[in-house]
Amino acid sequence: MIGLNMKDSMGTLITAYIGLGSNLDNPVAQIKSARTAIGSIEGVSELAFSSLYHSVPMGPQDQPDYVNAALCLETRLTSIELLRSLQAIETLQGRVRQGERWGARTLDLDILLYGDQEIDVPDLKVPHTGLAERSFVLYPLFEIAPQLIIPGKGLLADLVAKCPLDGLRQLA
Ligand code: ROI
Repeated sequence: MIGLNMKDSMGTLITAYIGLGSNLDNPVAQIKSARTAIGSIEGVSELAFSSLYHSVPMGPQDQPDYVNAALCLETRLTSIELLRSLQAIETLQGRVRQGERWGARTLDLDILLYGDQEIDVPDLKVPHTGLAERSFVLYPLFEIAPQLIIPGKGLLADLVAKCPLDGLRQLA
């Protein structure tokens, strides 16, 4: 009985992928600081981190260019626990949730993939909406996980091959 309870509370070890984006208040520093903060979440270990990428805004063009990156982690947190931890980091780094849809932001942390799960609840859609068409998501992800299969969408390599760079470039 004790053994069973311990096993339940330990959960399953899941590999998840996070998309990072920023276009306000020193985006490079925002992304680096977010990386450190994610690695410090209790029960999360970083497995890989992509290069930083410069990207032009998708959506309204009257906003600064973005810096994007992708991170791979492993965790026993549930998807919702992970989401809440990422939202807390966004808030700590000055994210204000208001105003224009697709407007500028100090920090955006999206759960791109959570194991091989497809999740569709009010707060969380995984694989992340638009993942398959966004160069600033696909290319950083491909850098750290070239063999990945996206649940419901197929091989990441095939999605990358079909996705123009749209001005995306790796930062030195
Ligand atoms: N555009 C780019 N290039 N990078 C982003 O991370 C990003 N994030 C967003 C929207 C506003 C859709 N545009 C973006 O949320």
